[in-house]
Amino acid sequence: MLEAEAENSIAASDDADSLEKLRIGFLGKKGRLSSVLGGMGKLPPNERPLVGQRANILKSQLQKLLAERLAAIKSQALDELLQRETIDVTAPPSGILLGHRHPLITTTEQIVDLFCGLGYGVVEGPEVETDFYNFEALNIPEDHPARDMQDTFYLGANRLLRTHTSPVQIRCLEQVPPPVRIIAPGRVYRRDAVDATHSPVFHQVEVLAIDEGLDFSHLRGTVMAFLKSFFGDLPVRFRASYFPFTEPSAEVDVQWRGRWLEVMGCGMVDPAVLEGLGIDPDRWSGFAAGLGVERFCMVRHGIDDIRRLYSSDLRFLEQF
Ligand code: 2NL
Repeated sequence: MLEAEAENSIAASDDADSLEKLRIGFLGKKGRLSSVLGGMGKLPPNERPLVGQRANILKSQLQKLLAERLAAIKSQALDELLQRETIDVTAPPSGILLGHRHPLITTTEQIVDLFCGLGYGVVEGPEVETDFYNFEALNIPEDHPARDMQDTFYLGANRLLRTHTSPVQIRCLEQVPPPVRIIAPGRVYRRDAVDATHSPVFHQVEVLAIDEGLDFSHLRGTVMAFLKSFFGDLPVRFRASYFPFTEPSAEVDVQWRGRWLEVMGCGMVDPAVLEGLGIDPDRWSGFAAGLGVERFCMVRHGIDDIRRLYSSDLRFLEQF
């Protein structure tokens, strides 16, 4: 009958929407119970109280069943939600990617730290330079190949990307009278085609000391101390070389895994450079050196292609 049917369908309902449809179907204004009550007028008067009573009992019984079923459905939904969204605070972490410094930066920092330990101060300056600071002040003549459009990025009238960090040291010497001991780390630019050993942007550290009585033995001692602390006890050799801004000049090689590798250039600051800065070359002398950070980084880590340092490939960078 109506009672059994309502009880069964309420018990079978498993979501709030279908339960509401059942409520409307049985108890709504046009529901089946309402039509029982509405049809009472057609009953013989003596049957009316009994039928009315039965209908009202059934009504409150169905209301109770509906309310209980709704509460059960809600509580089950909540249980499922809690189950689904439980966070196990004791679970081990799933592996958070931590960033770290790029190998070129850590190599630069090692080199800078070594010279700081020798009493040098760090200087920095602009990457966009003028002809004067990048070339002229360094005694690089007008017709020198380094000034060629082929080798230097020119940006416009007397604007270029620095080809070394020497201009930073020149700017410092304009500000600070000797004695000075400075290092200039930074990014430099040359119009080189990219291959395993060349990149149009690379990093340099330049070293400069100016004082009374400095000679080549001070240069050699400084370079040897530096190379020893960076590479350990490796054979080192100085080869005579030429730079427009130093005289005499030398290139320095270290023996690494049985091969001589050129790692830096150096020399005594050319008196013409000092004179150009208003520093008396009869009183002051200086030594300078320059090195490419990429080379130091590649030798230290056994990297065979400079492009790896610029590819931002995490599979490579995560190794450092
Ligand atoms: C190299 C050679 C060198 C210098 C850089 C320098 C700076 C001033 C005056 C004189 Cl302000 N010299 N710097 C000197 C000799 C060599 O770099 O092979 N660099 C990668």
